[in-house]
Amino acid sequence: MDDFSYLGGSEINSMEQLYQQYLNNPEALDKSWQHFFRGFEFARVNYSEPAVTHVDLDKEFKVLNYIDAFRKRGHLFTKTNPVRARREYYPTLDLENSGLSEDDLDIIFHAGNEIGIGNASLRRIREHLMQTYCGSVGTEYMYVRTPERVSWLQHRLESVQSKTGFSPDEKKDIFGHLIKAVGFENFLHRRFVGQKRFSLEGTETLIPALYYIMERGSELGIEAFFLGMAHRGRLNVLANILGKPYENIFQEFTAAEFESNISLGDVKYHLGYCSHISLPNGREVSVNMAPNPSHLEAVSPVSQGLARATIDHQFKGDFTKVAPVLIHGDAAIAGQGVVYEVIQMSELSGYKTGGTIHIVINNQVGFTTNYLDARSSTYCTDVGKVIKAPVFHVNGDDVEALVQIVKMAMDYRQTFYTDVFIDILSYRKYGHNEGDEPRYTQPTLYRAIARHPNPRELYSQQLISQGIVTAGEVSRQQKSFDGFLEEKLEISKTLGKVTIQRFLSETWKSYKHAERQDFDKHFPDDITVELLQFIGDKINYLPDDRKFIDKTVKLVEDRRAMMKAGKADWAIAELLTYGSLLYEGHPVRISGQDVVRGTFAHRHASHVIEDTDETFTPLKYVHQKQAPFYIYNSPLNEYGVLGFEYGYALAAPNGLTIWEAQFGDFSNVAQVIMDQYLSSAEEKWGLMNGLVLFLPHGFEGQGPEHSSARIERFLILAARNNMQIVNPTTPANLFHLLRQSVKRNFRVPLVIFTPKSLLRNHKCISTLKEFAGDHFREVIDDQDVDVKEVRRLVFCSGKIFYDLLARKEELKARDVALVRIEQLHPFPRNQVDAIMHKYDNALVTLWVQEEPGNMGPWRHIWHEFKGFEILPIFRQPSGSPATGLLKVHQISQEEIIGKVFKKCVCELNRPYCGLQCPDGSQKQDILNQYRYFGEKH
Ligand SMILES: Cc1ncc(C[n+]2csc(CCOP(=O)(O)OP(=O)(O)O)c2C)c(N)n1
Ligand SMILES: [Mg+2]
Repeated sequence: MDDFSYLGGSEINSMEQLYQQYLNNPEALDKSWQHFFRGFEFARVNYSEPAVTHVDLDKEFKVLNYIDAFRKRGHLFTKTNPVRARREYYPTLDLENSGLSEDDLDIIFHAGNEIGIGNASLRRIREHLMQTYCGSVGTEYMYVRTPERVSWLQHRLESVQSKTGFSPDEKKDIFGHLIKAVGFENFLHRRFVGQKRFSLEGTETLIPALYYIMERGSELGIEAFFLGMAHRGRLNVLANILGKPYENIFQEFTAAEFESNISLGDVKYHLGYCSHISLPNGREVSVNMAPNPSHLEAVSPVSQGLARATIDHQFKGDFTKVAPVLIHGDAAIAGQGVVYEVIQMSELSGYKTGGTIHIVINNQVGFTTNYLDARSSTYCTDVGKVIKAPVFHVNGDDVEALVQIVKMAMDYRQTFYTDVFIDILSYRKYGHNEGDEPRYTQPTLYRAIARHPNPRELYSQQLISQGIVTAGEVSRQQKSFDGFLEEKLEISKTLGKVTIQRFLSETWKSYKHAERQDFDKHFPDDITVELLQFIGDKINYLPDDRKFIDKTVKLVEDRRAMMKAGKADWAIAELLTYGSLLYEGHPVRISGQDVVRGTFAHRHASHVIEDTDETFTPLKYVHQKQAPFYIYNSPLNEYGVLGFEYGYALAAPNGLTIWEAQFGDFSNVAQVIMDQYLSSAEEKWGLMNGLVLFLPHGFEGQGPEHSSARIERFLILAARNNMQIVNPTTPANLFHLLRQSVKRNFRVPLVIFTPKSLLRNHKCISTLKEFAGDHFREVIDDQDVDVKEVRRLVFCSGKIFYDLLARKEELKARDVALVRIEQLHPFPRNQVDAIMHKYDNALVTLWVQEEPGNMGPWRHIWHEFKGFEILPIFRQPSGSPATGLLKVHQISQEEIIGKVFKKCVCELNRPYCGLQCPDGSQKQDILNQYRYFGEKH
């Protein structure tokens, strides 16, 4: 017997008693039971037919359990796979598994009310459940934790009204989209034989699905869509959804050259596109397909960032106007970790985009890998359950079911502003690409596929049998579309070089691509000390009516005192940069792990009010008319967040967008974004991007993974004007660098190696005069020298300068010039040349770095010094960037510093005579190291 004691005491142990309890005192019962019995009563009183003749509440509950089983597990028993049988799952939905039997089929149950069909026979209930949960659509949603969402879905799925089909005209419209989707692929197949296009064949219903997402979305207020997708079916989507001219796509199959300043270009199925589409419902939507690399799913976070920036800036934070649509492959969505990252970010205030429509082209194979080898989860979409998103698995052959579901998904998104998944179960007509033989690896599946009619044929048969179209009409429509494509093909032959449409051209219309000389122009910063003090007052302010911890109060007081003394450290420089840009109308967004306080507790962009979790962010109160300031601690990932910020910066070039790594060492987790977007997007797709990376870097004995941001890796990616790579050493230089990057008329990714210990180094301080009226310095020369007396010219970059400076001051070595190369790329050659000539009495020129010889800037720097002899000093080349033993670190650091200032063995009058030493030991030492480096590599 069931145990009901938890409901109302030990005396309740049957359904009848529970019902009595309800009649006596309904409020004493749990809400769901109240709800059930209310329905039961309502049905008993209001429906005379069919009458419930039994009072077998136990059985009623069994029927309810039966209904529940369908809701929870119905998706496992659907007819969603168009080409093969599904796996078997247990327990089944047989009546017996709910304690019912065939004998109960004709009994009328109140439980029918639960699914909106009133009192009904078990037979009718079963039929309704089978149709709702086990037909062409399998829905997973019972794990959704918000009851309101569950009832919404239940109502939409189960109610009889929602099952009314499409009108003949609607069906003809749907068919029209299939004519285009199938016709386009067939045409490419015939006209460009054997060429790679990653055909959509097998999942052509994607095209009507996307169309109706747009149409329904537009009716619900969406004005902009951001699409991210991979290779499969992309040409079809570009042509038939975004309206990219067919002739341009055909031209890309044959043309050999790109126009404009795109130097390398990319394959056609990676290109992005933007369009404004006028829909038959009279609305207009902008649809933007982000360019994507081969790296599957890398585009997902980028699309999210694009959408969020558009929401923030174009729609003033209104999520209802913009929707991202991500189209995944079944293998990629299951396998690529960045999908998890993006989904984990989807509900966070810094990254939310109001719900993404995820669509999976589930052709049950990834290249040659069967789905059984591609995942452990039941469904490829199971990652969606992380955020309890509903998932609809739809048979890709059933276009009407799919269209209905996408409309429902769009309604859900526009009601609850959260993600939703549509998994289109389909197949892949050919191999991975059109030249590939799928029968090597999937012979039985491909036997079935070979016999399988395409969705256009299936739907035309259906419409013909319903008398909605005739066979003649179908054939005429197909021929007409073919003829149209033939005309476009002819046009394509006259077009010349391929042009790449500028992505988000309206947003980028006032920016130009960078040329080398642009980096030599200094942005004349006319900011005044008065304005800096005004901004300083704002950023160093704590409201009197709030209480902050003592350390916060002291921090702000110290900052005030420093500014009053006309100085600024690194943290103040940052805040002044943001404050001044906001004041001048440039939005600022910073995200990364623990960025609000700052990993090294230097930034404190917000202050937490004591005894509450509220925060006060002074940068939001610089001026009434200021631009918005956003700062978000990110979730603990790099790939997803960096991709997101790249997309954000792409849609907001007027702002300053910064991603900060916790330590630069961790940035390599996001290597795909650096390789595939940051460094190469301009050459591949003509994309500019002003994203700034803050990468804490410096050898301070903190171990192999808390020392190096891998300067060498960024320099290896640097070519021509694709990135600006900077290792600034003064607060003022950081200020100018960041402000310049926003003020100029071009954008390139800006990689900045940022300090750790220097944040608290009393030498690493600038005067406010260096902020006002100055400009960014690519090279900082040594002012504390007698130029003609300089015997050693020492070039370095970054934090080691301060170690060298300390020794130089200790030794009062005015014959050693310490020159900082702040900008590593583009290399400031003219300035460096001038310095080489300036110190013409120098006997030796050194490059000094704290990184091992195979890392840091050296290998990239040395050929910039062509024509000059320059000897390097570095840590011994090694596989691991740094030691974990503080003592070992200190010894090797001392060795480097010691070599630079090594006292001459000759003991001449000049203690630092460099190569004047008769036995040449100084030079020999350095040369030995140099040779070692040369031999090893
Ligand atoms: C990150 C990454 N790893 C590997 C590949 C190579 N690759 C290209 S397509 C593909 C299979 C993709 O399968 P699926 O996601 O199901 O998409 P489909 O091609 O079946 O539409 C693989 C492994 C890649 N492009 N990106
Ligand atoms: Mg696949």
